[in-house]
Amino acid sequence: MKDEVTREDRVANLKGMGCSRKRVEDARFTQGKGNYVDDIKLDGMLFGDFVRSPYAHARIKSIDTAAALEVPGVLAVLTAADLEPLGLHWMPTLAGDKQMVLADGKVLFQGQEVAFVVAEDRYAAADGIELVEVEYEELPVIVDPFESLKSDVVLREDLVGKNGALPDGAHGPRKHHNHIFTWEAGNKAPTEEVIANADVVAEESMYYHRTHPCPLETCGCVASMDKVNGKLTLWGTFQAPHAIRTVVSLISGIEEHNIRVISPDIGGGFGNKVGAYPGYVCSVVASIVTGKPVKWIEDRMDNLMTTAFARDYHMTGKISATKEGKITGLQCHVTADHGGFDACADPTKFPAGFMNICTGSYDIPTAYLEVDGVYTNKAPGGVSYRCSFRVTEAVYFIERMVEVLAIKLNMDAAELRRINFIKKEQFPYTAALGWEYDSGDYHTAWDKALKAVDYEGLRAEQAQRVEDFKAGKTRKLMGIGLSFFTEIVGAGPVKNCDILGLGMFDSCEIRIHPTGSAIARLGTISQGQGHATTFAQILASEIGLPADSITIEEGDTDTAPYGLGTYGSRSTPVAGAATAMAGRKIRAKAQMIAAYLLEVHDNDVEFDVDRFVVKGAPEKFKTMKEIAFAAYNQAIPSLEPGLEAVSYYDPPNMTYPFGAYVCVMDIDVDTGVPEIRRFYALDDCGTRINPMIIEGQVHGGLTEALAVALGQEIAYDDMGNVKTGTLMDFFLPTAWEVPNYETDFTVTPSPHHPIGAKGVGESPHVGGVPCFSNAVQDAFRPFGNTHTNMPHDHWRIWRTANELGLHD
Ligand code: MCN
Ligand code: CUM
Repeated sequence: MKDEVTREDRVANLKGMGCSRKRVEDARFTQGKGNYVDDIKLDGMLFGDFVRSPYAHARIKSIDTAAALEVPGVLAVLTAADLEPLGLHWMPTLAGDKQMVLADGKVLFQGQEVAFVVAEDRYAAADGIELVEVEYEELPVIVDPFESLKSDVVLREDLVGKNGALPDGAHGPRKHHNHIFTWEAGNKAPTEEVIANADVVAEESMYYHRTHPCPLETCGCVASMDKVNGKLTLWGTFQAPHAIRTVVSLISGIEEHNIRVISPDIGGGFGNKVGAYPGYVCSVVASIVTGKPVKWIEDRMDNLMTTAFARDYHMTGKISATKEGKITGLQCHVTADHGGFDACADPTKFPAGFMNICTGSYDIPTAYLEVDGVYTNKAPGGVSYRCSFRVTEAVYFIERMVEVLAIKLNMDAAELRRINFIKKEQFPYTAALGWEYDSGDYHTAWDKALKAVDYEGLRAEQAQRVEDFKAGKTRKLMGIGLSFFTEIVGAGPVKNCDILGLGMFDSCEIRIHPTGSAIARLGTISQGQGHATTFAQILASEIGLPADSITIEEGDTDTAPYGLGTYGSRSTPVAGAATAMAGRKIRAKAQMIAAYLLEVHDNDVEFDVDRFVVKGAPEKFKTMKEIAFAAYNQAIPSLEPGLEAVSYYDPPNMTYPFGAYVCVMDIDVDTGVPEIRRFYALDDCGTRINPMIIEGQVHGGLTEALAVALGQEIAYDDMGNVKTGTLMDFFLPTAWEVPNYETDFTVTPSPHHPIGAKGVGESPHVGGVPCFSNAVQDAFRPFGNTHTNMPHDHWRIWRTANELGLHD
């Protein structure tokens, strides 16, 4: 007798939501069959590369390209003078500023693009670069934003009026010629009053240093102008291909239907690949000029020194509380170093991203935030690296402030958090700085985390360790790092989030084929997150076809519906919602087809896993596979043939994932070497689509958090030289440094998302950095430490021990 197929079998067969489905993209990645931009090779393709400035601030007296043009294989050298007649020597940035494509009269940071050499291959281009003679006149260099605001040196002469007047910037009046914007949230006077009259006030200044996402694959593109047909094709490492198409159209004047942007496989983005870079513009121009395809691929130094950096926030805070530890007010001032151009990739209305989530997971009645953006002689960028638009900075700030307050109150930091968490019944919760948190259950998550690590036991062990240290029995201290974070991801409601005027909705288009398989196309683009695996799982559950029978396609603007791309952990909250909604449209039509085939009324059939069943008669059903075929094969009265749907989804709110992390660390005070004994990470991202992928995201984000907290930095000397422009100096953790992570979860579905899912891609980084940092700081707390700045590399840890007198 044949084994009967149970309902459970049918569910399992779909590999839908909740299943740890293996990543379908890995077959090609692990067998060298990925197709990255540098794998694209076209007939007659040329290679372009930049002459870059060795100086951080200099006037350009002259550029002589004659010798370079003599190099065999060099075909052209573009300078600002060549781009100017086309109006392409400057380009708009996503932050409402403009940026030089090629140095126009001066350079503002080391590595800035000065000329673009186009040659038959990479080697000829490199030879040509050596022979372009640029005469520079050095100007005073400013690498400190505080000095910048006091300096007479005008960094951006282009922004100062003829009579020395200071026109407004994109975000209002500017206070000084090197000042970009002031952005405020909350209420200043009431917050100051609360803090002035509080029982207890803790104050701290901290620097969240400049770092870089450093994806394995650097940025690059191939531009191919087909002059006969008037079509431009642009392949590139774009996290937002449609937005790039629109930008290219607006600045080049080529009509948008004649531009095809393709993001092939991307080897990690982490926000580094959101913005538009001079390399894209120069490649397009070079292709138009030469009539041949032109490739531009950064090397590692180009990438680290010039493309979107991360952080560089100087934050000063005050936090007030009652004697019992109830937080009453929070004030934060940020001096934000944006480098030579404001090229942050934030939604237009948020020049400091979502920094106004800096009240964190706590019920803080009064708060005030002020951010000043400042120009310096450093590379532009600022929003990248699993940052959720500055939530990394916000969470680091509040999670340090809470620790500093705990010291001031002489309280346990876990307990201080617990008594201040927003309570489950307070959601939806409107925070003092404006956001409406959709859902959360912080106490449950916190209790679960503390129990899992035996928090009390750890504290007892730590106390014993301090005694042993004082008694000379050990030279190792023990730190317990805590962090609790609330993320805000899924930009965003079109009403308050746009990029260059494009509302931040996203999209999914589905075609069901006659034999019951399907293709779905989305406006997002995976860079390693596994979208081909997980979006098919959402659809499998929604439309009852196996995930293995559904192809997910992203990144080709000729085929994918318009979307705003992948960053800010927005793919699940926005495109994931569009996918579910498009799936439901398919299901609604399938229901009508099923009812017709089963000869009952539409309302008399119901969906069950992979089929429509006649209510009360489970033996009468049509599977989705049968329905798919019928859509193409039967003439159904008043129904169009075919089975397709599209959804453009404008989310009503962001989603607010959260998590509770604990790190246990030993620190050798004589070498400054930290050893991570344990790392526990509980994440709540609402409904979980693929637990294995979530775990992978958490591992990756935590590893990048470890990197940033414990050593990774883009450091400059006083001359504006980048001191960490290679992987010799820029810390990139390997398996050697990475501990074993214990992952855990709770599930608090988003009430407004069709499947209750929240984003997760950036959470582990947002929560991880303060957790690692707090572990270091906590080890030194018994010896009088309140705060030391990251990165906590061995030398800095050693120095802290030294300053606290632990080497005497
Ligand atoms: N997921 C899930 N269940 C949830 C939420 C997410 O199974 N409740 C899955 C998603 O289906 C998706 C992955 O987790 O496969 C990440 O989803 P999401 O949180 O929506 O984030 P995005 O897909 O929008 O990815 C962007 C995010 C960002 S902004 C950075 S930065 C970062 C990150 O992803 N860059 C990455 N993780 C990365 N991982 C890799 N490998 N490479 C990058 O460049
Ligand atoms: Cu801010 S890094 Mo991610 O948004 O690509």
